[in-house]
This record gives sequence, C-alpha cells and structure tokens, in this order.
Amino acid sequence: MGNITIKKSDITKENVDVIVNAANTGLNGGGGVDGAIHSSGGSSILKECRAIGGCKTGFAVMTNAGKLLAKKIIHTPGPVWRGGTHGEAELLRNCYMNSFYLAKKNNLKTIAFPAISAGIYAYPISQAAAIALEAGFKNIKDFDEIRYICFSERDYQVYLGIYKKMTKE
Ligand code: AR6
Repeated sequence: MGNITIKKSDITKENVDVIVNAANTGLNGGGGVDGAIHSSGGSSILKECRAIGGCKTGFAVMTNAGKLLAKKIIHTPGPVWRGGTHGEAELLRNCYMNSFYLAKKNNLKTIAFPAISAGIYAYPISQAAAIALEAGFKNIKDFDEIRYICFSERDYQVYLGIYKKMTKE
C-alpha cells in the first residue's frame, strides 16, 4: 500500500517513474501542461506521439519522457466540459483508470497527475479533483506513490479539502 500525496508544483520537475499528460486526441501538443511537458522534455516525445497517431478521449498511451526526470509519460485526453451532461465524469474517470492500468502493466510504481481537464477544457476543479482522488484510492494498493500536482494555490486547497473529506468518511 503506497501513499497518496498532493503537492503544489510544476509536473515537469517531478521525479517519479511516470508523469501523466493532459493531452488532446491528436497527441500533437498544445498549451497548458501539455505544452510545458513537450517544451521541457524535447522533441523525442512528439516524435513518438506522431508515430502513435492519436488517442481517444478517456484512453491513454505511453511514450518516452525525453529530457524529463520521469522515465515515461502517459498521455490521456480528458473530456471538454460541456455542462456535465455529456458523459464527462465517466470519461474523466476513464482517463485516470486507464492511466493507472497502463502504469501497472509497465511496472511503474510512482505516478504524478495534473488536474486533467481542469484547465483549458474547463472541468470544474472540485468535481475533477473528486474523480482524480477516488480513482487514486482504488489503485493505491498497486503503487508506491500516487502524486497529485496542483499548479495553483486554489487547486491545491481544493484537492486538500476533498482529500480530507474522503479520508474522514
Ligand atoms: N504542471 C502541473 N500542472 C499544470 C502545468 C504544469 N506545468 N501547467 C498547467 N497545469 P490544461 P486540459 C494545470 O489546460 O484542461 C492543451 O492544449 C492547469 O492549471 O493543461 O485537460 C492540450 O493539448 C490545470 O489545472 O489541460 C489540450 O488541447 C491542469 O494542469 C487541452 O490543453 C490541466 O490544464 C487539455 O486541456
């Protein structure tokens, strides 16, 4: 049984086996955390993404991590928030569950996630964080550490609040 940790940081700096990227379905880079990962990691990541060709929303694929400290990157396109009635919650849950599955299959024991969909894709942070943490509790027995990386103080506080609520219940 590993640890769930919540940290305010830039995910490109994290020293874990695998970091997860909030990608798009074309896997061709973009803004937000995706842009940061590709620009710090270098072009070998995009090269492998291009060879894979794409990934459906809620699914996950793995590439090298280029110059980053992590050994691997899992790319998962989250859903665009469209009011919550278009299957967004299930798709976001799939992003986490499929990322965990892929990490396990490759024997990666420490994993760091950004708040998938909670930036450009506009998923409300508290709902996104609840899905992220719930999936983490379901998978923690198979990892040494599951780390949630929050980019802003506000997101960090939201994650901490939800974590406290979940561990009290
Ligand atoms: N480290 C950790 N978290 C970060 C970082 C970072 N360096 N940079 C941003 N975040 P977003 P999405 C946070 O927009 O909503 C891209 O163009 C950010 O504050 O990166 O899933 C893709 O190509 C937010 O909390 O991803 C897609 O087209 C979280 O990461 C689209 O954006 C996710 O925000 C995906 O949108």
